[in-house]
Amino acid sequence: MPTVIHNQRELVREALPVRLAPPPMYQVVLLNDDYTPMDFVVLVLRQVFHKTDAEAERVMLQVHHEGRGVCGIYTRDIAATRVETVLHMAHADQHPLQCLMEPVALF
Ligand code: TYC
Repeated sequence: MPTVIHNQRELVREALPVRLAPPPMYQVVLLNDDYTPMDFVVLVLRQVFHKTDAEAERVMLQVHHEGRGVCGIYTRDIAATRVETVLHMAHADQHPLQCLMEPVALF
């Protein structure tokens, strides 16, 4: 429906309906290493990415076996904040766990 914009005195403009492009999306990726305990990775997936126990276990094992795994796909700021949170938690517990974000190809 066209949007009608008024100011206090008169009808000013009939705007065209606006269609915004979807925002660029980023996937947050966990990387495997030989030292971070599996339980810690599962905890991170539950706490930061709101995974169920079963899904957290699945993603953790995928990273363990395949070297990397996607934790979730988010807008840029949310992805960046989750990466920071993971790195902060890992550093605080002295684990070398690595986490990064990368752009998702738009179709
Ligand atoms: N490979 C680790 C181990 O055997 C477990 C692990 C899983 C580490 C996923 C990091 O992102 C990771 N303890």
